[in-house]
Amino acid sequence: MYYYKNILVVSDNGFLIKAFHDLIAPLQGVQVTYTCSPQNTALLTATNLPVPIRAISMKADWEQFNYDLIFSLHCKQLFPAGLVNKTKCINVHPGFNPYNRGWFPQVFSILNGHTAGATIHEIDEQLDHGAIIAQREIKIEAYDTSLTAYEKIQQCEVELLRENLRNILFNTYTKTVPAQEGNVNLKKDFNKLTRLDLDEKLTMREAIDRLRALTHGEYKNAWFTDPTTQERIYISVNLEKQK
Ligand code: 0FX
Repeated sequence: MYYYKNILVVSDNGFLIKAFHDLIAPLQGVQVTYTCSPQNTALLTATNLPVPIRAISMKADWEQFNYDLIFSLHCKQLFPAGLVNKTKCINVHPGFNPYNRGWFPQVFSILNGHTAGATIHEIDEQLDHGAIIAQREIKIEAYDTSLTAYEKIQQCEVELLRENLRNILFNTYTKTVPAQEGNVNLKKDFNKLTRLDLDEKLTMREAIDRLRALTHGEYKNAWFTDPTTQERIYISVNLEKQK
């Protein structure tokens, strides 16, 4: 019988909710409740999810929780210290801890060359910081953008869950405390990157890296100001390897 049986999933990512459900649904004797942030109307009204999702406010609701294990699968909310000190909380994180902890890790890995990948770790009071249960590196190629790197990372997150879920539920996993603190990026660091100064001098490598790090599908990230009209002009790049 599993050690943890009453599980809360908090997620703002439909892809990971589906993947997690596919992995855990066949396991007998485990009760899972799926939740997302109250402002996530896209998930709360989604019709293509295999499980019902309800809104949860970690800050307001945590003292009433009666779960024995909590998974964060890309959750927009911070876990209160009181909760992480009381209940086992595990984070599936789209970065290779302790490098580029925090906001959009692959964006920063493209820029600073730190390892990119996925990590499953225990949550402690600091951001993306607790003991590591499993992690896997992805290689960022010269033709990757934030989006293509992120897609590889999400695949890794699912692989890691597949390989480690039973050990987590049986509480038989081993964990490692990272040897260093690494580095943390916040939303404001990402926002700062998005404003391009037309007079900034960069090597071509730096310029391409900056633009591909800010290219992520439909997101309007990098921008500069049109010197004539003062309008904001958004820019992304297309990279293609020779076939
Ligand atoms: O699931 P997720 O990767 O993000 C979620 C939470 O929204 C976020 O607050 C939390 N830090 C993270 C661990 O989990 O989805 P997302 O759509 O917010 O971001 C996915 C990628 O999309 C991100 O790595 C970079 C890109 N992106 C996202 C936004 C919102 C952009 O390039 N620009 C953006 O404005």
